Amino acid sequence: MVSREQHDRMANAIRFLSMDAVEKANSGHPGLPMGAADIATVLFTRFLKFDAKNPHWPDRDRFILSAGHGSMLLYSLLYLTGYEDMTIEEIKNFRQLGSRTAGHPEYGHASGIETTTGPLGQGISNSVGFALGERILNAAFGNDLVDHYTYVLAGDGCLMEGISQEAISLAGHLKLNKLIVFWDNNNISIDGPVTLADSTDQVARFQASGWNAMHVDGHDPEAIAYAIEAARHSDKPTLIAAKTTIGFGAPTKAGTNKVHGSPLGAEEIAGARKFFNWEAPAFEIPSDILSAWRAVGEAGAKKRTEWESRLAKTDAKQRGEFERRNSGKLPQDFDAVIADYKKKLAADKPKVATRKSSEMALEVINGAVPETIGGSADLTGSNNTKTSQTKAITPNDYGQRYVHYGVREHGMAAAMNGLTLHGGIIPYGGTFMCFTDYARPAMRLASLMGIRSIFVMTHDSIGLGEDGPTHQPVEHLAALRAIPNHLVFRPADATEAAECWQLALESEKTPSTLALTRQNLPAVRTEYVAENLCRKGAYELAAAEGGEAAVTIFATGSEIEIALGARTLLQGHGHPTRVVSVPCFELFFKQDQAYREKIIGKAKVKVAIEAGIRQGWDPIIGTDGIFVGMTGFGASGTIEQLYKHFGITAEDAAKAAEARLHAK
Ligand SMILES: Cc1ncc(C[n+]2csc(CCOP(=O)(O)OP(=O)(O)O)c2C)c(N)n1
Repeated sequence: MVSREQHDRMANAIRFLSMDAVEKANSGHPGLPMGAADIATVLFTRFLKFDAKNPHWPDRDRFILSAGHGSMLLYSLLYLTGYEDMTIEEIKNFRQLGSRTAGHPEYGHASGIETTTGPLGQGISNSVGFALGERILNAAFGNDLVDHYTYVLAGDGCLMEGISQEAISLAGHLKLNKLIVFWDNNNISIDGPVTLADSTDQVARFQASGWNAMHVDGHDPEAIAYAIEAARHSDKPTLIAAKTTIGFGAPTKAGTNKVHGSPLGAEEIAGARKFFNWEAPAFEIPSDILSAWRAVGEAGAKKRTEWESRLAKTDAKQRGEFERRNSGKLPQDFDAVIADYKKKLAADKPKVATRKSSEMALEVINGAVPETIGGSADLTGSNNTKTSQTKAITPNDYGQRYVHYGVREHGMAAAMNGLTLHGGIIPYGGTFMCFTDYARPAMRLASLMGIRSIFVMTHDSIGLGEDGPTHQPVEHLAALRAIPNHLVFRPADATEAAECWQLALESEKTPSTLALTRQNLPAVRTEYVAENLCRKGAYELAAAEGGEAAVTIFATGSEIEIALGARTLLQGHGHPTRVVSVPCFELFFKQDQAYREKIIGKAKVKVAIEAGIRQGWDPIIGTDGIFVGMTGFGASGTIEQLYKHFGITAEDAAKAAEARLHAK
């Protein structure tokens, strides 16, 4: 048992590391760590299952600091409990370039940082994926191997963000009772008291969303412990609304927005030292307190070794599968499965929409890769994300493989990131391409974190037809291509769809978006080629006939058919024309110069056809290249009308190319 005095001194170690680090950096947020130190101390000293020396132990409890601006809370805890890569030097280098202690916690910078937080609302929404991932793997591997909690610390800001409602209603619906969220209920955000902008009864809100929710005094260790104990026995996820004072201990600034996001200043810190009777200089932790914290960091080693012996005793096949899934490696026969499937496609030459091609590929993939977890934001029948292997996950059956995310695109993308980060799972989830706007902040974080979440975006152009311009993506391909470390695939037929899926699954450190059509498309890859031609991002699909190419037409997805039509017309008029398929810009731009030059070629006239905006195409076609696509929003009409109306046809493309040929 930790005495009250010991608890206070351990919590104060967090407070002083935080205020001193923020002071030294002359930037950062001391208020949250000072206010939430008691919560964190109770959680880490009495409940959290972890082993600081083995931070990746798969069955550890997860702690997610959703209020990422309070990053010094997490960094202090990692240092105090003895995570090897979180040294006192890192704490002293808080917010400095190249340090592990970035302004907001960044996944991959230091072990113990489970996810990147900072954009408010993301962490709590990731946590739904973490908690769901735990249940899914528990169903697959049993209590002996998978049995842990997901704890979250969220602030007022996280709860004000709309995404939080998507997350909590999904968690409540799925009865993720091992998800425990602390709300740092300090009534302060940046502008001042939260009451300036919000008067939600959060406990009632969570209860209405299917949660167990309770109020506690966030500075009373026994009350906090009691609440956690109760939460761990709940059959619902739990909100612990912990009343705290932001900047607790700062003599004049505590309880105000002055302590939220700026250094306290020497005088205020001196006052806090007096208040807490803390004599140690900055960055020095009294040895008895440091030892007590280090003992906390080691305490989980026993549980970890017990877990390891259970793993060692597990049936070899099951153990191998558990280890493989956690390593992120695909099953050994995966390439062979895809090769066989491509052979079948070359024989069948299906004329289907690429959303259907994607479903067909998934049917094969889900049969071979048991760790895929599908889903859709209420567009299952349109996104074609469900296959014979994937039945709905429900509160009574986590052993299935499909998440009905509901109409919650943003929550879906964030939960998918949580599933990925948990480990052992490859999530994919769908909505309409246009609604990537609703999911984008989480998609961007997947890219920033470098994780394998796979977004299945159907209805990828005006080709969706009658639903009209509200649903027709125009700028979305360009907008997604603008995100660093994000693979945007736009396959042209079933073979390309299979290849793009293979690449997305292989990309362990890059998320992918597959842009897929509603409308049927002909097979354009009619011969089996062992090589994944999409791997280099662009390749010559049809060569010029009758001499050097005068025209090269580049296209993606549904516009490949149009490009091939234009090529036929141009060839008919005596202009040798080649067609290049560009299923993935990002992969193409990664190729060496020789390959890029070879694919771009030296044709006098370069044309790109894509039913979206031009942005992003100039490096391929040049600023003087011809772009056949959209310049504004779409319209409501049939697909045939729309492509004609917007001038995206083989005739239009051939005419423009010919005019340019004659002009030269
Ligand atoms: C999506 C998003 N919007 C805005 C911000 C900027 N921001 C950082 S902290 C904060 C206020 C958060 O208040 P609260 O959660 O109560 O934190 P506390 O003041 O208790 O530290 C804001 C608006 C952000 N980080 N993320």
